Amino acid sequence: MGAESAARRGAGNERVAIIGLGVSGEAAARLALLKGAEVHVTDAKSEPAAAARGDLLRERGAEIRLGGHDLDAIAAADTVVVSPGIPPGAPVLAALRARGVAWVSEPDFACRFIASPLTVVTGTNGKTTTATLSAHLLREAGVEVSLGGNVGEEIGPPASQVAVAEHEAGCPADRVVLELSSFQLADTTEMIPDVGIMTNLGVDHLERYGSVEEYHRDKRRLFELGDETTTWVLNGDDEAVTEMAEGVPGTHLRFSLESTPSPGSYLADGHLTVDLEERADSGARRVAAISDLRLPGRHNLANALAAILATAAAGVPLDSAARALGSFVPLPHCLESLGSVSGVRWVNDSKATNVAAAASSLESLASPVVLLLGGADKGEDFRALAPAMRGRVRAVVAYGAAGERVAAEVEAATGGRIEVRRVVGTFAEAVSEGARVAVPGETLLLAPACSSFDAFASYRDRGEAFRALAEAARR
Ligand code: UMA
Repeated sequence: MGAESAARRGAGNERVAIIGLGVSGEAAARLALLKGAEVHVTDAKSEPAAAARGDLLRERGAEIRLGGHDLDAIAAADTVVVSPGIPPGAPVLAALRARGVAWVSEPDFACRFIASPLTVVTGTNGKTTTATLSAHLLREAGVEVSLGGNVGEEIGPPASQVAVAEHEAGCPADRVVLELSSFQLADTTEMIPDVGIMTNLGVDHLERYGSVEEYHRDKRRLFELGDETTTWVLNGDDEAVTEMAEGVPGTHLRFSLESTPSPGSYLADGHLTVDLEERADSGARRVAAISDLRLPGRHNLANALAAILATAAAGVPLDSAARALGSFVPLPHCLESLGSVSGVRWVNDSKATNVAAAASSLESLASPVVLLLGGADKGEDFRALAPAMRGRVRAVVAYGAAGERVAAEVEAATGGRIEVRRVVGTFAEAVSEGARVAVPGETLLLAPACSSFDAFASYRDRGEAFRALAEAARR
């Protein structure tokens, strides 16, 4: 889509249509208005949140159409911006395609107005921690950083809001770090990252994609965005990443938990170590001791190794990195310890919304686990969790829309060696069943391997509910 639209830069005197009035649609509309465009915003629904956003934008001069899409109004625009949650097969996009109308993703639109050098972070898991930690390392080194994208509003705003802030500040930030999901990369063809990070490639979002290959095709777009000046930070332990990055122009740096890539970063003698042979400060160099990190879990060591490389790739000396790694506070809902209740440790990994993330979560825990597994069904194969469960999980509580399939697949994959309890009821009932089953010395882990949308607005709301239940159980 972007090839045709690449020529349509600058919003002044333009007509911009924005499809979807979630947080990214609202931010894109604000940006377009600020840049002097005539703005049409439309959402298929007319729910209170969208209506409230619509009212605010209308006051600023936008035309708002809720409860359906006016194809003529959209097609009349010079630039059409699509929200990430709108799948490629949505009727509105099918109709626009049939009319030959091109569109851009919201982050691509935003980057038309972002002058700062850009770090883009994607991958199946670890994106948010890597993006946030990268921003933290840079900030601690004195770099002024704007963080945004898929990270979510509590951590960072949509890309368009980053562009609005840049406009209002009157000067670009030293660097912008964007986390982009596959949904956001889908229609992204214009932005040029000077640092691109691929954390790993696994299975996810089969609720949107017909196959893992289709999902990976959108991830691959990251590599189509760069050029020979881009530095790629790549997971050297992930064959799919290695294969995808092969032959991509630019500098390739690798991080690894298993080997000692050069140029790259790795673990050696209990230290996060970097070896950038092409830099003046070349030679292997210890950046920080593993024991200095507050981040839990082995997968987070990979995220930290990636963030170190991204910092170096941004041309920033690593002098402050040891201190900065030690001061980074783990994000909420990411293997977050909620303390003990009657001798059972409660751990909140609500962000583990796919099987690979739940497996990493399990591999990070030592004590026997009672695992809360379920939520909205994204079509993943839960049998793939069996290796990570072996020797760690004593019981599974299967709940939510995916609960029946979770229970059947875990039982089939573990041959009855793990106690499986199916809860047909609320999230609170599932948690209370888990708390009842767990005995002192065990961990009650929420690593649901599913998204939360069957019962919550986001993984954050689900994590907050779990936290509230832990607090209530302690009383
Ligand atoms: N809609 C239409 N027409 C349609 C279909 C949908 O108008 O045919 C409307 C919906 O009614 C809705 C809007 O489009 O109002 C879609 O909004 P959206 O789903 O794009 O949500 P936003 O609020 O803009 O949030 C998005 C990301 N959401 C998704 O990708 C689903 C947020 O990621 C992201 O933080 C935000 O932009 C800012 O960049 C969330 C997410 O769940 C956290 N991401 C997935 C993940 O991390 O796994 C990919």
